[in-house]
Amino acid sequence: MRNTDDSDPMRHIEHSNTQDNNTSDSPSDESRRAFFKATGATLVAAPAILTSRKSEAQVVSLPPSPPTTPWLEELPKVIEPMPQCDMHSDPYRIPQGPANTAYDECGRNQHQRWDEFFTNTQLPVGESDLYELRVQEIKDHEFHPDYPKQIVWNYVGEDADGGPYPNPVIHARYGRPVILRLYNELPEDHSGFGSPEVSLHLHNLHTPSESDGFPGDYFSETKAGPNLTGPRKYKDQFYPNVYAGYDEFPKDPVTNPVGGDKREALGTLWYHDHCLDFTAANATRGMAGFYLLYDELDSGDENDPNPAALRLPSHPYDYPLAFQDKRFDADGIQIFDQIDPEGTLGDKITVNGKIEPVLRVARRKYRLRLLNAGPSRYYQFHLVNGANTQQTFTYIANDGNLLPAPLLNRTNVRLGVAERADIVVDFSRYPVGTQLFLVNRLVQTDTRGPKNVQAPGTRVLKFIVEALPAGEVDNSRVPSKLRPIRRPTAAEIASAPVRNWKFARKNSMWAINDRFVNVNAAAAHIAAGSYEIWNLDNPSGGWSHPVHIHFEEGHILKRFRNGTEVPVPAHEKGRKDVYSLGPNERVQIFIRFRDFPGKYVMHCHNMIHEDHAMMVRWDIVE
Ligand SMILES: [Cu+2]
Repeated sequence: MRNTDDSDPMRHIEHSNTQDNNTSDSPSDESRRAFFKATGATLVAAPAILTSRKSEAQVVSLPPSPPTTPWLEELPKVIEPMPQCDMHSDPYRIPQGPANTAYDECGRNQHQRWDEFFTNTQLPVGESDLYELRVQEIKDHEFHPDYPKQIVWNYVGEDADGGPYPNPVIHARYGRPVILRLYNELPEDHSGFGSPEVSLHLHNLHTPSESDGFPGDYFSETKAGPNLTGPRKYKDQFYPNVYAGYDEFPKDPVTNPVGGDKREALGTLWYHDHCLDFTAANATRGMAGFYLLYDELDSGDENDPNPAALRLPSHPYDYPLAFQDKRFDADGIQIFDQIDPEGTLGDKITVNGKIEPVLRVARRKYRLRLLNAGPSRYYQFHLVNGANTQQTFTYIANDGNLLPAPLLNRTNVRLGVAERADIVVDFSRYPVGTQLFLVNRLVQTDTRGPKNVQAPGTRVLKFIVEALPAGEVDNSRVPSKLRPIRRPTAAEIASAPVRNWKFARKNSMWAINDRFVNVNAAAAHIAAGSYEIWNLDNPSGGWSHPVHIHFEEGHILKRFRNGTEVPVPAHEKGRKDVYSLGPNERVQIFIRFRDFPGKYVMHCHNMIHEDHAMMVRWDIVE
């Protein structure tokens, strides 16, 4: 079928009564066919993908996951960053600007601005940080000791001893480019949910389009998405690690050694699979990890003598925590319905892959990086003691962006899928042996969105406070000012073109401006270096959509509920890349489009909505 490019949202403004119905009821048939090939004939319900017409009233109710005994397993006290690997010993596979299709690389576009970063076609030794990940089927993952060991799909790196390091944490630095080489080693004849073609998205680095993990860029050894030119074993992603605004604030060895606008820095990022139509299935099958990015200000060293450094709590007291909602069958095996457009809501919350784990913490300050890694559930986390009394903490960053100033004495954080909150908890306030709990008080019963807040909530993580190791002192701090912010000026806001995007249900699935995803055509063409105002509108009464815009951070200008302007919460007054739309809510944002032309997407980050097919391609053009 034809899905033309006449869905430009600005045309909707100009010709609001022109309703174009030339659209498909079936999203992305191309990849649906890939799905049939991948799963074979065993999935008898497969045709339902293309013809699903569930009514609003029908919600599949599954039996609850089997009960688990809490607090049996401990998370590691220290999460080491992944060591780098050697990509120069194999002369045929040294990273290079063009795709190395002669030696196992899939058909990607040329890395943009490669020559600006490296004068050679091939990567010179020592001028980049190098990481190699292999997507593999792991057969013995244990979510909980009460459940059997089972298959997950992880990004597997190597630890310092050469052993496997699943979903490794990567520490990167502004000014140091990264090459991330991704091998796809998933079995083509797998069983269970997920698609063995992959596209790795690093959320929300200022990443050139060809390395963004565009949903149509999925690959395996034998299959390639419609936006690649060929399949193969691996794909190199190039992360320049420059600040956004590279063209406006050029690199200068003395005054701007990184290049770009340092007010645009991100710190807490994460990578996950973004394969078209299978993001929820693949990410919940285990393809997600952290990428932490540091710079001179947020330097990752609480003892940094540089007076510019913030000296926030640093490794190993800078600790990432990813939360995923998962559902298990009566045998304790994870299940997920990738056909039903309402997917599967998880009733067990994993923390870094474990159900109800314990984290032993030292009596000192910690920076906890909380990530809602989806696929569907919203959280409102509270820190409580054994008597369910709320404890306070400091909120320092939202969506990976340090706030201009910390928010003190907070009692909770709310996270839509893909939102991040960095908080600083001072465990020195508690005697050794104190037990604290992170609880989720947000009630959610289906994948449509959250409901009310209810105490005491579900305990998802237990902290046990221990003595600070002998000889250690806590020199970390939370300064009263964090990262400066460049707010749009009144003149910029007044002159910005306005684009309207409507997130609404259609034919029992989800659409943006009444269209399902089409990775082959952009709904908007935006001039590089320009800025716009986008209205993100959720007119439905019963659905919530955490909307994610790739590549650029934006500023929330206004929020509306039922047509009335409501205050923007304090934690949303920094820069953001996920904009939570509750029922009948509209968010007005200001966003710039800079430095790297190409194809990007906006989508609902409720990954189930995203896969069924609430996503739109937009392009930056020169
Ligand atoms: Cu949604």
